[in-house]
Amino acid sequence: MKKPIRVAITGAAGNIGYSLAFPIAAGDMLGKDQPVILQLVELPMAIQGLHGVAMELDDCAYPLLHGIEVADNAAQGFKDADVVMLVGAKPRGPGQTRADLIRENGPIFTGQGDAIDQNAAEDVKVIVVGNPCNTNALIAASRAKRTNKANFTAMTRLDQNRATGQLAKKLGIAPAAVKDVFIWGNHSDTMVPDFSLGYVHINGEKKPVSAAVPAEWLAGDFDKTVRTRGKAIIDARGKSSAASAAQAAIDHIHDWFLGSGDNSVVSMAVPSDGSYGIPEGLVYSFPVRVTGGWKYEIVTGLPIDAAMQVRIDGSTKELLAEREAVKDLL
Ligand code: NAX
Repeated sequence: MKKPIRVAITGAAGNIGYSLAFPIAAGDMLGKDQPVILQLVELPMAIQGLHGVAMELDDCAYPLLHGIEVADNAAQGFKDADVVMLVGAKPRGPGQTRADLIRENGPIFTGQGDAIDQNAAEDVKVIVVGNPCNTNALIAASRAKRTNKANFTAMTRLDQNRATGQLAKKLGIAPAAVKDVFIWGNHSDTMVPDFSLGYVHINGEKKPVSAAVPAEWLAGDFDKTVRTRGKAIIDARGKSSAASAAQAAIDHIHDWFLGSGDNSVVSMAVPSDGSYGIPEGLVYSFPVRVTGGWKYEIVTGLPIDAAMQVRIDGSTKELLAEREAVKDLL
């Protein structure tokens, strides 16, 4: 029997948390032979609801779930955690700007970054989902003294999955037949969906995305739909994406730990190593390859045309402004 992996989840009684805990306990994230211990973390005011989630997890009698711990503070919740999923954050209020939200959520992530560094396993792997996720990951990573800053990542996999889903739907093929579409930059509407490496399997043939669908659709509806999908879901459902966000977080950690299976390219927002001229340390979504064993490698050397460069620079500019807004927290 493998040693259980400890997974801490903040905001575990929230929308995404409720969609996340159950498939993790079922083995969807870390493998069908990998025991897990869930360390569920909530604000004190939401702890009663969290006990309800823990009761339901008990009632599922998942064979791989070797323990459930409930905490109302990060220090206790992150104790010895191998994986920390930072989902809990304040939502953007009416009339609040992105800058206001960054200032409001920033201090949560200094505290949680410290709690990770002081309590989690030394080689802990972190995904930030709570928005603005890239800059929240930057803040948390800045507190890493004992732990590895490169292990602090943010989620753009939902944006990639949305792009894959749109292409599959347009072509009437299964999402598994769409590969290597990815996202550059910030998880905001400055993100850049990139299909230049992408290909599809259609009628037994492998074709570049650019040869399979019209260029006007790619530059128009496809690009806009991917970048603004979060708002469209809120408009339709009256609530933000939950199940799809949880699935994307599971995909992100699954592929980081177990690999993408076919060496395909996936999107992860990771601290920049300077690739493509992105300032070092900025948590930026890159195309990465993941072959398992908690390793990711930024795909380097991709040709970037002038129009794409302008958009990549736009997302960099936005992230630099976010970094400036929280510089006292770094
Ligand atoms: P909910 O408001 O349903 O749940 C958030 C939960 O977090 C609440 O139960 C709250 O009590 C808890 N919480 C807040 N601060 C906390 C803290 N300091 N410690 C522990 N728990 C805390 O929001 P939900 O729909 O689950 O969304 C969570 C976050 O994900 C939001 O910031 C949202 O903007 C972000 N998203 C990020 C996405 C991405 O692709 N990166 C997409 C989906 C989602 O919009």
